[in-house]
Amino acid sequence: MRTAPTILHLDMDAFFAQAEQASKPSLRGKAVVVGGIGPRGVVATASYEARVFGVHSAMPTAQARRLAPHAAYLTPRGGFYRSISEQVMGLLRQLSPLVEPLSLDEAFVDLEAGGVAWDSASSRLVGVRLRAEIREVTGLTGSVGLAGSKMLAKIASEQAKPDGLVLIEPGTERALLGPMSVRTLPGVGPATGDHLRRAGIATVDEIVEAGEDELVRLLGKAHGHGVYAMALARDDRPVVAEREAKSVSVEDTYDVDIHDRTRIGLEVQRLAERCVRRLRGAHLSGRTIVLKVRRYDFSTLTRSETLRGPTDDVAVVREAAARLLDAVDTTGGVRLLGVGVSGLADYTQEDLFAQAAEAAAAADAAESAETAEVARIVRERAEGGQEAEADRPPGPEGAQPVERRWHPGHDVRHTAYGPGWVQGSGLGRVTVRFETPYSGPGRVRTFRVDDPDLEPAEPLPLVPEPSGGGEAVGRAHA
Ligand code: TTP
Ligand code: MG
Ligand code: MG
Repeated sequence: MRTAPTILHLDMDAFFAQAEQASKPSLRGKAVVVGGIGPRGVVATASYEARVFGVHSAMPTAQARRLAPHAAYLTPRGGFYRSISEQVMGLLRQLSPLVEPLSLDEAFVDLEAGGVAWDSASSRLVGVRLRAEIREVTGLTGSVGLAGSKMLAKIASEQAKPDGLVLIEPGTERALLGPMSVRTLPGVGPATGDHLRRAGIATVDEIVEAGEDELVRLLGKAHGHGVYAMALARDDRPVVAEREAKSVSVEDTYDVDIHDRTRIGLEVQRLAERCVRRLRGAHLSGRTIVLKVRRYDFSTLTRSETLRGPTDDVAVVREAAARLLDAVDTTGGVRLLGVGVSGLADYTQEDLFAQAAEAAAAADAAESAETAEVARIVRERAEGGQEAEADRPPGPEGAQPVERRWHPGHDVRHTAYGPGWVQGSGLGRVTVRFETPYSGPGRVRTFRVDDPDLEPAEPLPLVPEPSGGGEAVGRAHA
């Protein structure tokens, strides 16, 4: 915990949705939902106008449609968001060598290490300027939090939303944190949060009242001490340019090969428990459970399973590891066993994000894939083995297969009408709205899905390039 608020946390506002509104003038000020639009799709994010109806990230899109039937439903343009993210991260790197991205739209920056701020006044000035620069370069708004620690900088940016800046003066942290939910604290994931709630502890103040011994009794030594320290606003985690730990794992080598299947199972359970203790000690949670087995002949194999959400729950990790072991042939004996958790983040929200980013990346890959079959497989993987999504469920009278080329929200170009975006498709037709980031709201026209004059296109940059013309923003598609 520093005595000056020189740790900055930036998070873009309604990132995907805001980028869509900036691209599509007809959607500005309107309810926009970005996500999977098929029957099993999930909302990636919603514009603030759509949040009024209760729509939020990770909600099934079907439910969002009931809450906000008139919103625009768009599929993510992952490459486009990544290119904006690169611009934003570039601006942050001008402030300091210590920039720690947490997701596409979010990062910590150590302003002191960059020599650009040393007290409240200079920190605030950097934050104000940064927001203006982001606006200028990307055309979008982001919110800034400034505080003496990572935990509080992140809380501050949350309070600043949307389109604001909040600075937490050192010395005021405890009073601010007290009434907040325990889930605000890094290291308190869903499982730990439930556990504490069952013990009658819902707020940060209640953690402090319960005392350190009680926390250790409830959560174990490393985790209990850690969470208690955070509750007292004692957070000394440094901003690190690279995420240090990509995974947390433990392993044991055995003097004598183990043959007995029951014993192997017990060892794996024990390793899973140790691994989770480490994970919690480091205030982390993760989505991918990894099992490592080295056999009697030194052949080594790893098996992994990725959960739908992040976990720091020992039962979940134990079960996953056991499932993985079930699929491994241990005849002949094992010399080494290991259990690890990867896909780490110190805030559970980031992990939800990772899921969406992966899905978006896979969808991008799917777009450029050569055959529909490849696209289907990639997409199913991204969606955890669920059925591929269709733009719209095919009509009952078995019309033609749904045209997968025209995703709602994606960019197109018509030889006569120029650039536009797909508003919808189905029954052999595709509806396009012809407008650009720099035009007024545009008009809608309908074409046959196989119209030779209509082609998918690269996104246009939100801020026109000064040279006039030049390359499109969607480099990340390459
Ligand atoms: P967030 O920063 O969590 O959300 P946001 O930027 O949309 O809105 P806020 O103003 O509250 O910050 O996530 C950034 C982007 O990550 C978001 O625009 C879409 C994506 N995302 C998902 O795809 N799935 C998710 O569950 C979450 C939380 C985010
Ligand atoms: Mg955001
Ligand atoms: Mg974010």
